[in-house]
Amino acid sequence: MKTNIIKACSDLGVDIDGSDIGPMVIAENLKSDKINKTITINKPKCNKSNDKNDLKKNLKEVNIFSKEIYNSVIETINNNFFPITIGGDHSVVIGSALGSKKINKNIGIIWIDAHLDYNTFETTITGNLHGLPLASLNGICEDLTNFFDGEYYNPKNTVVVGYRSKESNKEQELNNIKEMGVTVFDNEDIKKLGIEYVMNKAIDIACNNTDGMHISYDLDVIDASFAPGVSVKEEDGINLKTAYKIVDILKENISSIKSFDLVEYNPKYDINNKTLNIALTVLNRILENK
Ligand SMILES: [Mn+2]
Repeated sequence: MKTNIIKACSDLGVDIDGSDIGPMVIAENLKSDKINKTITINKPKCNKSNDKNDLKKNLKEVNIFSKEIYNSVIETINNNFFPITIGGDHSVVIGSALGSKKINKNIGIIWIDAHLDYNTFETTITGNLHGLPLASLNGICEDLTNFFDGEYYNPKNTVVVGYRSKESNKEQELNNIKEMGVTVFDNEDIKKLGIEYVMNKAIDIACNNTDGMHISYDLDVIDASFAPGVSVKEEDGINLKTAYKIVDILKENISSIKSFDLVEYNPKYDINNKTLNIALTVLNRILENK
């Protein structure tokens, strides 16, 4: 199946600049005859909020942007192409994952990330909206999804892999996610159970009584010593072998994957293109096998 690459050029979900340039740099270096076309969606022009007390930073612009990504993913699927969305900060996935859900209807989601991204407007302490997307996809941050008229992802088919954040409000976020009934495999689970067990279990849960899944791969799941080019670094992440093993297990289940994102590449912090090369390897393995 041929792929449409959607460049989601926005960093409006985080008060650290630079991830809006990520998709341009990745797409310039991504060469494959499996690409049908590349679509560029730029963030709306605005003065990015850096007000500490603003707990809905750039909400209006994030919504405008999400809707554009959403429409682009819907059009891609309707034309029988596979959508790969390249971020951008993780808020860009609100549009991509809901676009896929709108058309594919009965699908689950795997969120591969050092962070839960499960804050709500009640629990966020920064107002950085890239901390809310997974909660939005389960339908509990409606201000972020007012363009969406479909059914949200069922928490029973929602799985996080690789969580290890030490953010100061992590207890509230963990409460939110547990209350909703989402499955979380944290970094300790990966160490204890092995990545093969964890990923296969995650796929079982996402695909249980569904027609497939959306995959969202945040590069910060990888330890920053291997992938320094991200906006929010977390220590003690997975190594490269594990990062690629995840992709290989996804490859084995490629027919179940209905849409894919790779997010949070921030070229400003990359060293010797280390993170860029990982991003290209991940995308090539998915593209070539789809
Ligand atoms: Mn993250």
